[in-house]
Amino acid sequence: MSRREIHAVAQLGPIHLSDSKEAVVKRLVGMLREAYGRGAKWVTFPELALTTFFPRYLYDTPEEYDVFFEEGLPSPAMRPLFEAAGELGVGFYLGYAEKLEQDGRTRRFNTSVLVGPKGEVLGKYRKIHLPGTAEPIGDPEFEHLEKRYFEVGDLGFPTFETPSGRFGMCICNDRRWPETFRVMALQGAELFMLGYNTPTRNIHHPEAAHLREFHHRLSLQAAAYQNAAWVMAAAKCGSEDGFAMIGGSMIVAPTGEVMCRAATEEDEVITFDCDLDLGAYLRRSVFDFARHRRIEHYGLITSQTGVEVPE
Ligand code: ING
Repeated sequence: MSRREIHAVAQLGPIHLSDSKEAVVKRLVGMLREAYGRGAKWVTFPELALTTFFPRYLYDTPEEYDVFFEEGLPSPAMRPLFEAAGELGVGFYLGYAEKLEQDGRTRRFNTSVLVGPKGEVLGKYRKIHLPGTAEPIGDPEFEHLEKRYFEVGDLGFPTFETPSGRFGMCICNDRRWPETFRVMALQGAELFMLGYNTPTRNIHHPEAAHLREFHHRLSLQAAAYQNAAWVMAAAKCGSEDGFAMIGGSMIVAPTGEVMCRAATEEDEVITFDCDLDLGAYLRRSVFDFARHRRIEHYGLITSQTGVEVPE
């Protein structure tokens, strides 16, 4: 049986500090309409899709950085996107900086929301693997301060039943950690949606430039194949106020094959007619988790955080 449905990945080119959220949301709505015009039922947008990748900058007070955050769902800035999607009957994943008041304190997360084709919020995910540092490292060009501005996500790795199947979400650095996808695949997720902002230069450990895209693609292909699921990956990319980020938005099949990828570092919609059942044969054979996994030998994965060399 095949459950074919067209998915879109909407890659965003640069968002500069001077770009208003309203102007950015107009770009998102434009790409949503383009995806709809190509028959897409779902669109995956990038991480932190309403603003520039602000964790590259050092800010000291909430007054300086709260401008990048959204309150409420949909927030006022997001509303035109929710309305357009509901009008067209297209579901979407949107990454944004979430701010809320809870138990008398202000909380901030790097969040993604999954919205169904009727414009209903199906669920949220809050980024768990926050890369970089909380304090500046003093790089002459830029910082990576997600640990400064966001709390570690407190929602786990949930999955969501949709009219098209069971979907999971993650965000950017999460894709480098296999635990992310396995936890969702163990809940029956057949398709993962993720957005990312990946600087072309790694300030934490210098490496050859070609490795940035290679490691990005390797992580996605491994995740797709080892969990027999589709992966939708949307970049925000290009040079934001001179700070370059990789493109490479792509749709990866459960076989691990890249089925299509963006050609530019601009706003670009890519689409593919995905058979949600393509991974079924893998889940009945080589990745039949129930038949092949041996959890009695996996204890260290959840009982130990870092490396501890046995005596
Ligand atoms: N960005 C980068 C990412 O994981 C990074 C950070 C790049 C960490 C390369 C380690 C190596 O793609 C975000 N936003 O997580």
